[in-house]
Amino acid sequence: MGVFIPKEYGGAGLDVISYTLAVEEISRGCASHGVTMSVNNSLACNPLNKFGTEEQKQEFLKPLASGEKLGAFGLTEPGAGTDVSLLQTTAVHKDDGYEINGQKIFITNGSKSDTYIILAQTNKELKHKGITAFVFNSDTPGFSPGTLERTMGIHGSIQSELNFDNMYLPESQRLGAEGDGFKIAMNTLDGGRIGIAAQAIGISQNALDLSIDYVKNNDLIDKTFGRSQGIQFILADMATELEAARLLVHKAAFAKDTKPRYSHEAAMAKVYASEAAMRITSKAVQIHGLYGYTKRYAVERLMRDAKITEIYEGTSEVQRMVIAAYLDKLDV
Ligand code: COS
Repeated sequence: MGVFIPKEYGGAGLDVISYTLAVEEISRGCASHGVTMSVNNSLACNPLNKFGTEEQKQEFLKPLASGEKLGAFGLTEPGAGTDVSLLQTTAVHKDDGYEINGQKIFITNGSKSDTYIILAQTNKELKHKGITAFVFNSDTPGFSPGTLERTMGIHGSIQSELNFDNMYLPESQRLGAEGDGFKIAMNTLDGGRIGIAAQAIGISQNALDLSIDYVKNNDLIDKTFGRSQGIQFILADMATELEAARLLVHKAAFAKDTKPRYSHEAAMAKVYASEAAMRITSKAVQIHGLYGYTKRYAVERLMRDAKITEIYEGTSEVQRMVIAAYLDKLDV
């Protein structure tokens, strides 16, 4: 649960490529478990490790990275998803801390987490420069998890509301400086996007494995299409796209291990791997014919699970914005 977090803070002390291998392999078995551990690693442990004080690391990071506790990251609100500067949750100075009011929605691990990192406005006029990050535990008075969403896929993963009603946090639970929240969130999401891209390749690998197995072991298909180029070419394209996606994910992971800023590598990995996962899982359903459209075979679940990878932690459109902004800075 803390693959790249140093051992002194309860993690495994490995690199980010190891992390992507773990997320891929777990997602190959179950995409819901994949995102549960990806969010804990990327969105809860990573910002605490990078921006937390020593006291925050001891109190909040250690139990998350060792798997003793589960973490979540609260950014999205009813009126703010892509444009983070529109956040409505407020954190107002009170005594030696902050009083927090507002609501978050669609939070992965939401109602079942022990520890949360959230973003709130400390100065609305400053827009993205007025956003601040906080960390707290679920037993904090004024906090309550809200309604669980019923989703198209990843049914084993929790997506829920978080509600804050005069929730008081001392200054020691502010993560980073006041006004640094936007940059902390963006940096955190850069890492998170690599995890989601790894989840997408895990789902794709499962779809390819199941398709090969179906073609090889289905008497009806063997007699009619099994050895035909029609099926072979589809499988070859699935395998090639999967390999390209995996290489982009490993490149982004290496960039995170070696560079302070790796936004465009993470965005390229996420947009390509998630869109490839949709194409690959759709082809897997097609190869299974009508059986693929039924609940008898897992491929229909993989297609539903793949869809979310194009949406959460920044939609495909957001990834293209990040990539285009990078190209704009280049002399091309
Ligand atoms: N790491 C560190 N700093 C970053 C950063 C990153 N990845 N991205 C932007 N910044 C900094 C910029 O350098 C800039 O700093 P200065 O104000 O000091 O110049 C500041 O943040 C604002 O950057 P920018 O103008 O690029 O921000 P935009 O408001 O144009 O945002 C997008 C760009 C849309 C790409 C960004 O808001 C985004 O990723 N939104 C999607 C959020 C998301 O993924 N939501 C999903 C829900 S969370 S599960």
